[in-house]
Amino acid sequence: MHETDSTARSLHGLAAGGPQPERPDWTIPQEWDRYTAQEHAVWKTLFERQSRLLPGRACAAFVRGMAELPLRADRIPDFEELSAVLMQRTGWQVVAVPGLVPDDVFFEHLAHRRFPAGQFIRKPHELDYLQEPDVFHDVFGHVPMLMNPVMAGFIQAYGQGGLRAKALGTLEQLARVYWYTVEFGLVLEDGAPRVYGAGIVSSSTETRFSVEDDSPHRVRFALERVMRTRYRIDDFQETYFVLDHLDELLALAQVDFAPSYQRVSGAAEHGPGDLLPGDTVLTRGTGRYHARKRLQ
Ligand code: HBI
Ligand code: FE
Repeated sequence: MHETDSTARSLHGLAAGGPQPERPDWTIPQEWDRYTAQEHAVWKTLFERQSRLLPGRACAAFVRGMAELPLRADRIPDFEELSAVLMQRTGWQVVAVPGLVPDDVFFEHLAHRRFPAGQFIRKPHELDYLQEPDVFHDVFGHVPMLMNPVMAGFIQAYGQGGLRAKALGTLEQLARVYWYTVEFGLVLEDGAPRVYGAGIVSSSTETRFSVEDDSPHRVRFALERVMRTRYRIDDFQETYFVLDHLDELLALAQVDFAPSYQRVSGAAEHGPGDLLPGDTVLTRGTGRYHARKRLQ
């Protein structure tokens, strides 16, 4: 077992294991022709369910990226077709991988504007939750935002920063930034929170929960606050961090994280549901959802 492979999996809370790569960059052929009718049907179910939910909940950049990509309900997309459109717009490509890949392999792809997308699709009995990123999460969730120049630059910077953070021993702190932005981020539009995070937009229950439920906290995004905050991998987030504008990611892609790593390294960590004195709280959550779960 490759050492970094177990790192990738442990950050995601998964046991080590999984397929061995044939290529050092872990890419595999998508083999679009081999998807079965049942697999296309799973995509269609998920695609139609999410498409109905997104108006008024997803941010404008997501809706726009979606409209401009060759994505349709009735078939799993062909990565080459997606890449042709993406490449024109932001210089990104989509490449197929078997699932989670080692951190350094992941970062290397992102640093070169290649987005590794799971080649497989979840089974019909796993529609609502799965641990490894599949083609629905990766393509429906992430690719529309890669049409946005700000997000395109931010994710590339994350790849470059990942390689540095690994050397500095601060991967955990950097991964939290990715988690609370790229995966579970909200952004204000006309004063209301809208979703841009891929982990949310690819989940029907969390799409509603993140913007409508009174349980979670919604707190203004702040870099070092987020670096210190643990997250939940197996359930809805207890706190969502909210940007005033997507352009904040532009600045974030340009700042050197090293001084922040330095400041947070000795500091206490925060739990996923903690509110802190320095927070700008947009919505103070009731915590009802997670409190009920703890009693079960
Ligand atoms: N691999 N395919 C894939 N997708 C991810 O989101 C991913 C990964 N490997 C590592 C990883 N994420 C994270 O551990 C890093 O972002 C820290
Ligand atoms: Fe993701």
